[in-house]
Amino acid sequence: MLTLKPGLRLYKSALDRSAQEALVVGLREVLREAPLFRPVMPRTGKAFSVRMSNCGPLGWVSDRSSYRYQTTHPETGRNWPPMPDSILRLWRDFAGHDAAPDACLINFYDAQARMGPHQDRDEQDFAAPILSLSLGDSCRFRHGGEKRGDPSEAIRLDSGDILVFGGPARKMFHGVDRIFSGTSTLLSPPGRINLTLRRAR
Ligand code: MD3
Ligand code: FE
Repeated sequence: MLTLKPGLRLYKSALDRSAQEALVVGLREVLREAPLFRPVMPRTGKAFSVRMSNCGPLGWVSDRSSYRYQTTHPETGRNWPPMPDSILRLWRDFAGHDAAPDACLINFYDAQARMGPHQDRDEQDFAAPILSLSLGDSCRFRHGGEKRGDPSEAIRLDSGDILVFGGPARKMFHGVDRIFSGTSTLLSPPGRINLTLRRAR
């Protein structure tokens, strides 16, 4: 475990290949029930390059009216499927926080997808950390300070890496600069999946 800055812990290669494959099996089932959708930005309606889905009681969505957590998929209208045990286990093993997560956001990046710098502020429980698991192609992940203009640093995240953001790191700006396509054979179609486990309420 590496502490990158106060509240930001990196577990390099936390999951071996077979554990990653087991997670992907569970995710495929989730995505059959709750297909990836392409969110748009509030007001402008500009499409995200990342596609998303969720599992667990609550899911994060973005549309023309707002960013929010809700219990249903925006296109199917059905409840989000439950979090697979393999996902809940990650929280138990790495989050260091007793109360269970109530939301798991699934981000899918193809070779062109990016995520611009932003803060995660739609949760009510800021005492709980956010746990991120990277699967598939590597990426360049950027993290800065609590203000948009603060200096930032970039690190490479590879399949199987876990990041935990808590305490002072919980409100930092962060984003994904680029995907290094062709760096992993885990996913088909190829790309990167990032799971974020959260306590929204
Ligand atoms: C730091 N996802 O879904 S994960 C997001 O790789 C998001 O898909 C990126 O940013 C991805 O909101 C980065 C790392 C991450 C997630 C949530 C955070 C870092 C965070 C919340 C607070 C601080
Ligand atoms: Fe984020």
